[in-house]
Amino acid sequence: MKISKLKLRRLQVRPVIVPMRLPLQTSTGAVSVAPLVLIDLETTAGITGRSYLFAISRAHLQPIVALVEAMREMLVGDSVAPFAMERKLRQKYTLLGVHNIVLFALSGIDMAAWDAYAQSLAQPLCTLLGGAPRPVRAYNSKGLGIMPVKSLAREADQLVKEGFSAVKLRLGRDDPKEDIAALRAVKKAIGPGITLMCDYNQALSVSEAIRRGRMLDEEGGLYWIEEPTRADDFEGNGRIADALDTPVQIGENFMGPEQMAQALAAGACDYVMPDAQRIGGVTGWMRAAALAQAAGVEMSSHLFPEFSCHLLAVTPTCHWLEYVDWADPVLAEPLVVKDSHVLIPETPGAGIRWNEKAVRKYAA
Ligand code: SMN
Ligand code: MG
Repeated sequence: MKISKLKLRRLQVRPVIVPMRLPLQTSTGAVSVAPLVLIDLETTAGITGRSYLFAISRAHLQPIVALVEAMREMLVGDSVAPFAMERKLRQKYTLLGVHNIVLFALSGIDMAAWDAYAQSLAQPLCTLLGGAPRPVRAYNSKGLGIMPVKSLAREADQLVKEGFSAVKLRLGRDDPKEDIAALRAVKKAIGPGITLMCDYNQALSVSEAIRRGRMLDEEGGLYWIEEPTRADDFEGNGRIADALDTPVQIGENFMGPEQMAQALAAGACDYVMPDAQRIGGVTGWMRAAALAQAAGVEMSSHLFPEFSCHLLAVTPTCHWLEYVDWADPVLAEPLVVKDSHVLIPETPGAGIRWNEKAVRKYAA
């Protein structure tokens, strides 16, 4: 058999601002549109790998685009070999530091490269990674932001009716009593059979997190408490996890598997939930998954459900997929959810193809 070489020929980077059906108010601010950076990694074999990054706010689209373009110049002509590409980029960015948006750009290229690689072998990404496509348990993470109690109950009911057995409520109001009122309203609306997570988005000090966490323990029925305090305070998160009965979940802000290893070593949390664009794409995720396995810690995903479903299917301590539909308007084939599980597309690669008409419409 002739071994063909897949080389990087061109890399196209396009910023878009996609409307969100359910805007989300978190303790750090409102997310009302999804500013995305779309990456098309074209190879010499005529195969195009695709991924997207979430810029969080529109002001950060251009700096992220510029970083992906800077990396493109270092990679054109190279083999589409994700480990080799990672090695090269990490070396080139030693002095700038492989964190934050540098890591976003690296992760986006990594995901597109794995997508191209899987397509070149005509296999779904999950199969290429050694797994078998299977439905992945998911919670509905749209909505349930910091909003009036009355609208929360209505939204919670609607989110469950979309076919989910779990939802996530954002907390972190100034007055903890209002958070408790929100929690009670959502619990009442969804009933006892539905799993409920909550997320503070780093709003609290360690002592306040312990005080409020005990109030939540008292209320009961919460599946996890996410990011109660500053994400990189592993020691503080560990004190909170020790003090509370409800499991503490962190991980969306782990910058690469190295930081996840530090968090696990510090006993920072009960559960982890890396984010594909911060953990280092598919490559970083696979390394993080081995760390979670070694530590015996359940691993969930943060955003990027299109890639995360493939990755969780090969994660030994697979826990919950965070489902959002934020990229749907620019996707030709959005993910399918059935009975609170995301179905892994059985098409080659990750399954990402753009709706080009929508991409033009939402161009930033
Ligand atoms: C979150 C993070 C980033 C944007 C929106 C919401 C949140 C989550 O922390 O876990 O979904
Ligand atoms: Mg979160």
